[in-house]
Amino acid sequence: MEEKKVLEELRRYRERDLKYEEGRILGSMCTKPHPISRKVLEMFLETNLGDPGLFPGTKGLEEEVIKMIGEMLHNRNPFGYIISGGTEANITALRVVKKMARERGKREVNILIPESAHFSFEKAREMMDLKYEKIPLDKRYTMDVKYLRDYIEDKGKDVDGIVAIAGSTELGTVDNIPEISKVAREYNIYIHVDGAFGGFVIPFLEERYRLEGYNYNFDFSLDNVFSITVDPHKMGLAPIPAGGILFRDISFKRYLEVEAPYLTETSQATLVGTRPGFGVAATWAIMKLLGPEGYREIVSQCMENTYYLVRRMKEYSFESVIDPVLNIVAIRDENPLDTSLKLRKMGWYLSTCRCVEALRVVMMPHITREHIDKFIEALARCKKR
Ligand code: EBR
Repeated sequence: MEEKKVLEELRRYRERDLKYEEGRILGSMCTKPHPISRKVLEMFLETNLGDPGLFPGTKGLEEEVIKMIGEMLHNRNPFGYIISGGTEANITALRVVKKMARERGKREVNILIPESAHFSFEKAREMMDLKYEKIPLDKRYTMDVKYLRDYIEDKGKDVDGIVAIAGSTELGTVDNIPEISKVAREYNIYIHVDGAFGGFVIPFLEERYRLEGYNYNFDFSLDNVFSITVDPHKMGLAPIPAGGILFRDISFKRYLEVEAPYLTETSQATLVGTRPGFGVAATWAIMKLLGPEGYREIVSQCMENTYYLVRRMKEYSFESVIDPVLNIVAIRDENPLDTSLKLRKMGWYLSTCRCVEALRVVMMPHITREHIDKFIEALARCKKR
């Protein structure tokens, strides 16, 4: 095919995709990447962090990004990688938990995990043959810490790790990690925090939470939080793929390393071998351009839109399952699957919850008030209100 024809064909396929700026993508945790990403992609297109000795510049950027995210999470000496996404990050953390348990002579690896955990943990469980105890949620839809404590008091020695969530996929709830940390310290248990979504939101809402009297701390300042998933390609505005896994310090590296012949380095710690550098470079560029102030502004805007949606819902007697903690709204609905399918036919793409009968809307930066107004009218029409 001639290049012109190839590009024409590609354009035709691409036209079938939805566009974030049209405001119809309401269920995604990704958004239109920051515009600088295009330039970065061109510059870093061929870089491969699977062999960092060939790309020491790009590797240097990755180290700086990990340091910058570490600072956001109150850790000056983190160790980690910018990888394919939250799934790989969570799997990577549990690889460490498993190896540590094996070194203690454990055959079965027991992990406590809230009902609200993302399905990536199910993949990790299958792959690594982990044993999970699902911890129920309390009335705020966060991990029931009393249940957790009772369980550990009963079976403390058997527990190898706890997974806690900072920004649940369905409702955007944040587990009571300060309390979980106390229990974990007492029994010397590893905590992995999944902040894939919340990691680029919660640090920029500190002021608001302080005023409202909440303690949503989830980071390395808490004892026994040894790893955190934080995805730049969600609220960090980075292009896909840019997930993040951070460990408390370099001492965790050895649990991940496998011997690697043929490379410029003698070992490899990431799950994926050949991996792109442009997501890393773009994350570096966006973090430098926006700075904490830039992110604070974006997050505030998303939260304002979240509250605006809840206000507009009330006008039509739609109810929010919880007072939103992050920029996610769950709209009570007696038949969410059916409603979401009807809405899809009307051109609105949102998802449903599993833990409660509700529709789920994520107020990502590409959503404006005009989009919200149009959506709420469509929802009202759909539900005949
Ligand atoms: C939602 C990802 C999503 C993105 C959904 C776009 C729909 C879209 N979540 O259109 C948590 C708390 C998550 C999560 C993904 C993952 C996995 C881990 N933890 O591998 O980057 O909400 O998809 O992240 P991933």
